[in-house]
Amino acid sequence: MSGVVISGTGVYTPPDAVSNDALVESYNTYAQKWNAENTAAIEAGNLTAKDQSSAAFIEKASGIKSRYFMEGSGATDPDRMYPHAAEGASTDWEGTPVQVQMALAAAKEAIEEAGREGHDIDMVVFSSSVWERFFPSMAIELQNILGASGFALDMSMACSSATFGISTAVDAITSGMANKALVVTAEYVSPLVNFEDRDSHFIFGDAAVAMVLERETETKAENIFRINSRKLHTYFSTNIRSAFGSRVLLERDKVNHPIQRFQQNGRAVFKELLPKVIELVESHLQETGRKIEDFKRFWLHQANINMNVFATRKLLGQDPTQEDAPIILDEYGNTAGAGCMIAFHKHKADFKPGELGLICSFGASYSIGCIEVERL
Ligand code: CO8
Repeated sequence: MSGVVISGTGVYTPPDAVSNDALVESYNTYAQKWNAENTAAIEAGNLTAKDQSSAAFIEKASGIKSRYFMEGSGATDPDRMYPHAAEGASTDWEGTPVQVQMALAAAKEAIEEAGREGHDIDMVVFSSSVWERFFPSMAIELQNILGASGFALDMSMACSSATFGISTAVDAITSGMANKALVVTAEYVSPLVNFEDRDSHFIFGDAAVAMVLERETETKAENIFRINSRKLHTYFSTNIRSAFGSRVLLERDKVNHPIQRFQQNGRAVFKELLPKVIELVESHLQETGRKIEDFKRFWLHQANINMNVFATRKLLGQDPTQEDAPIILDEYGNTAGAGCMIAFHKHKADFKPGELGLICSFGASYSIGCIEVERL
């Protein structure tokens, strides 16, 4: 047992809800126009015509019905197909980045639930998949706004950003390096989505989640979850990727190339990652001496409903209910590293003292994180 608890959580939900129908309508209008403009090249076999997208396919293949964006009108404009700058975004380097604003909103809710104030925090872990800028550090900017002391760091762990961030905070608290940690996963992913790509235009949504962690003996909060055990695993894959980074400055002709945006071999991810996730959960249980039936709930990464149902069915031996493994991706889409902890935040209130749950993230790089929590 770590003696460290999650004493508060918070979620920031962006302002623009965008349905599958709205995204599909703009994509299909764009695709028709693109095909008409490129008829000669398509007929000559130099380009491939773009097929139509379908809201029915999206819901069946992914479980996603809607998602939130910081700015939704750009991606749903067939003449544009990428987001406008979000409201409040700074056009110079003096303003607060959108990603930090999202993190701050989630952090305030988490800190309030923990019964703390910004100045009580002495470690900030800003753990996310995407970065609005490389430096100065997002974590240190957030630390500064909150009036927090100690130290802050940025971490990049794709869909396992929140679980790896929590694990890093637990280590810092147990080692005595920190007393009260704030972990934020603020996924401002929409700028990286390729809305012109039928296979992936529907997958992602923006959102932020935050967690306060502190020693069990020091907490003032009531609805607290102790971190009993953790297991992390990574192994390299390029099946989920984006080339975007400092290299675009060397290859300026590629700034707008699709390789800069999110790309994946979705089927391969499904096939390669799921067995590893099940393996990791089973070996975690073996090491801790737990049985699957000891757990009331599984808060899983929220990428695809079929993946979550497959994994929990395999583990439980039966189809999971919303109680067993809550789904939030129908409303939020895939919010990368934030998904499992948004599910935790929204589906933790009914836990009674002594009940156990398992948080499990999995995604790009690949990265898998598994955390056992107990309601105290
Ligand atoms: N409308 C209609 N038809 C479509 C569409 C569409 N929009 N898209 C594809 N199709 C077609 C395909 O062309 C294919 O046709 P055909 O059979 O003729 O070839 C058919 O539908 C079936 O296609 P797929 O086999 O690709 O469909 P799947 O059932 O596999 O579903 C999914 C596609 C939903 C993408 C699925 O594969 C999936 O979700 N896989 C899991 C992927 C996953 O978990 N990825 C994790 C990514 S998140 C992450 O790691 C964070 C990264 C950092 C975030 C950065 C954010 C920008």
